[in-house]
Amino acid sequence: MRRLSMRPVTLAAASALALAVSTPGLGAHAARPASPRWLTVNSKQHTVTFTLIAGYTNALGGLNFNGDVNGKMVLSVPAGYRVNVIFSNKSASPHSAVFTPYAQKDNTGSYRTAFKGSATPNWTNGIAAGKTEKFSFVATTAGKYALVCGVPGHEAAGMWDVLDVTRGGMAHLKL
Ligand SMILES: [Cu+2]
Repeated sequence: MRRLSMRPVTLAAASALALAVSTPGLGAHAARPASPRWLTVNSKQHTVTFTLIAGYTNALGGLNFNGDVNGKMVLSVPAGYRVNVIFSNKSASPHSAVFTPYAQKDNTGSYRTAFKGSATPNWTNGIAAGKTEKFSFVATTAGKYALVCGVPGHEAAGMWDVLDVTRGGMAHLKL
């Protein structure tokens, strides 16, 4: 990209670029804008910091977390880790973030948190565009959990991903 901008962009170069962008098989990751560092891990302190952005891309009309929907993004942390979440909303409509037991991920309107403090406050209303909210919890019990948007209708549309609390192992994020 930088090399292209050093000289006038010819029509051929421009169309080659357009072709590269639209080539099937490159996948959503190739089209993703330069990513923030989504996850930082401090294995000594048993702490992770998770950057979570609602409406990061246009996937599902903005109903996504970090560009991922329908359980595609999986955050794995060993049981006992503290998860510090920096949640922000990049889309025009309000969004929230709730970590809830996986079996209850469709309980829109009556969500409960999987762990003490594992959600943004007032998750039914969510936060407005451009806002950031931080929350923090300890993933005390191994198991599978869902990360959902608590604004009614959003999870049903696909705005959910996965938290996997493991017995041991390393904290990591799969996008
Ligand atoms: Cu939402």
